[in-house]
Amino acid sequence: MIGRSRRTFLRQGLSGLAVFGMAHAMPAAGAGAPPTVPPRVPIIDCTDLYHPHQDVGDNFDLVAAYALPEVDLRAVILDATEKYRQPPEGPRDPGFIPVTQLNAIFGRNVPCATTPYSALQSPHDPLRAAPVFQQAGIELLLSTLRQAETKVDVLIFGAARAVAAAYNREPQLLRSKIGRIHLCAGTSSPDYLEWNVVLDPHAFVCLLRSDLPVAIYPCATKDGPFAYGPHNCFWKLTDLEFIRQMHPRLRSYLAYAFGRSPRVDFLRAIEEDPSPELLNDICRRPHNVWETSVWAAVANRRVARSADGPFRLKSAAEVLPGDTVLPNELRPCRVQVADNGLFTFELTDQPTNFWIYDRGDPLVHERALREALPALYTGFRP
Ligand SMILES: [Ca+2]
Repeated sequence: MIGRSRRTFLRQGLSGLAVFGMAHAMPAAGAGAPPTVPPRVPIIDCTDLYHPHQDVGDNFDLVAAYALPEVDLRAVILDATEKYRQPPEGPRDPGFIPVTQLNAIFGRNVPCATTPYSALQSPHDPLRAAPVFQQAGIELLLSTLRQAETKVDVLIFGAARAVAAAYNREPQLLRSKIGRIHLCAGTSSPDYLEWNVVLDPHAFVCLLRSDLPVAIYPCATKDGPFAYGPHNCFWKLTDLEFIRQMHPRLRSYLAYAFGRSPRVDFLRAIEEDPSPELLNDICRRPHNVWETSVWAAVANRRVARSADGPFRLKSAAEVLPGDTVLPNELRPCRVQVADNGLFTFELTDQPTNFWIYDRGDPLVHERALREALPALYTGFRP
């Protein structure tokens, strides 16, 4: 009963702070109405996930898409670029293997498909000239939206290619079915061209000139992708020792990814424990993270702690009065984007379809997430 009344109190108390929550995902709760569990947020995850990995952070991050109880993963769009498939950058291929492994681990059958391997030729390019196989990701995005009974959030952790091409094909479908696009890309000032923008500049420009609802989580500052500012989302784990405490199958999945395993029996591989040598090697590594803020937003979680306890990513309903809650906000803004993908933003209180991420003090935020993310990941139970 305490939990119930607390939940009701918090829903009422937090209703003015909907900037960070998914307002469309919250149930209507009138005074005295019985509290209900918020429905899971349907999502499409667009990620430049590969095997062997390019940035193993994408392999690490996709676990959250499957494991967070607040989200309902409807499709994975594998954003792939030819340059990174081929030597000397490669060889590698879009991440069909890691998606299939996670489907096996979580007992799911989430569909996935690749994007075209080449960028848009203009911000208006529907990419219809790409080979049929490579158009499957755009079509999966469109069909997932078409079939959705409610609005879907679209998360972009690589190039914006699939979403931009889909918008250029069926703008009205995207307007009517997307709750919010969470675009984890770009730079918080117009001084540095960030990786995900460079992958497909016209796609990024397309979304930042569109009438779609877009929340921008810049990955970089003027000082690059590993710098710290209030509006970018990079932070760093000093090591990955917590992987030892993760669920055995997820540990095996991560070992396969981090170890760039060449095994073709990739489903059998995740049923075996990694060698102690490989696990020791992985656990010692520092790890770059850009994605946590997006998951917190989509899952409506807060970076919070009670008294002097450790920071956790708490669901909004778990936050107690008196808890320390760090800023982790989406602020309405206007955006001006240049043809090369550099952009400026300006906060506004006027109606807008853009939001910019704001975490306040980035080092305080990082210290908190160094406690909260290991706890989240070791708590995942497929
Ligand atoms: Ca990525």
